[in-house]
Amino acid sequence: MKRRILLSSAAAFGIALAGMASASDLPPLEQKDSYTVGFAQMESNNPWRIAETKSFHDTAESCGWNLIATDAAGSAAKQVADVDSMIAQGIDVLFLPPREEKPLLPAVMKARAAGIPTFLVDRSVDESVAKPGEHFVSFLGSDFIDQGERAADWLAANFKGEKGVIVELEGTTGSSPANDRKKGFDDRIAQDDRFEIVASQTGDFARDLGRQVMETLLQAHPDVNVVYAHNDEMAIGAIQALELAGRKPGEDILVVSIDGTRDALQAIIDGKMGVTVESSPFFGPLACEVMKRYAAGEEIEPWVQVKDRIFTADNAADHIDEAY
Ligand code: GYE
Repeated sequence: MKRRILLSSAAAFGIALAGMASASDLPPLEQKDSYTVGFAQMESNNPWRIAETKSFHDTAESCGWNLIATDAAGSAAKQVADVDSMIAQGIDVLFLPPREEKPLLPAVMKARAAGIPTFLVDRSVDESVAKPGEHFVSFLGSDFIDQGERAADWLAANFKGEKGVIVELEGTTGSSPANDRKKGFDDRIAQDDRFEIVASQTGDFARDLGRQVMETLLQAHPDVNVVYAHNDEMAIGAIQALELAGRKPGEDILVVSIDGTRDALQAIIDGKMGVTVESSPFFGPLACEVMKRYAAGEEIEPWVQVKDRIFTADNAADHIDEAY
């Protein structure tokens, strides 16, 4: 009796009791043959994003999705507006790769308020505010801290010189992979006194900006002999800048990166890049599987973790045909 009073008064005042979040707090999803599904992509300016969007389109028919896909062209504000318009169109489910951790919080909260189960794919939001199992169902994606650590570990094991002078090219400011790939790498590198990170600047996960930032940083730090890029597009941009400046990537400067794009695997085969830690864009089949489990009433783990491989000169040639 006492318990019932406590629960009902908590409900009346909208108080969330600690430890009460469960699948039943989330909007339900009916089991049916076809679903109207929203996929609100953030931008399409690189092969990774294009491969991810294609993976959703490729999965649509077999998963019974009537897919509404949008492209926010690199604007968090447009991505929020795209989600608004999907809610207005009556989607059953939302798959959202939030461009940045905080600006996309309103999109998650609005979908929650509209009773639409939301799955975050490939990036997350600020989870101290929007929580899996409560405001969204789950985050489907990689462990970005681990990716940064593995890039650092490869560097520590393969660096031949005495003093490693590192330039870091960061991803989109305020995005979960940029935050975590920086943390994982920087923390590991801080434990090895051969290395110093002399500059760390954003290249917005974009090839052209990566090239421009590298050009500038190379002038300020001509003694750089390691580049750590948070994604392959920026690494390729950096390689272009280095070559233009007469440097020899792979010989006098080590390039380490994350993703596993076709161009990166080719750069590894050509000896210009040392390593890329995988971050797969092929989320369509996983999104389908998790959505079906959710519709069947299963409780979904707060983080559906994707396991990543690592590509080096040892195996890049074996994987280039499946790359994007
Ligand atoms: O590494 C990058 C892309 O969010 C995991 O975003 C993704 C990252 C990926 O633009 O290339």
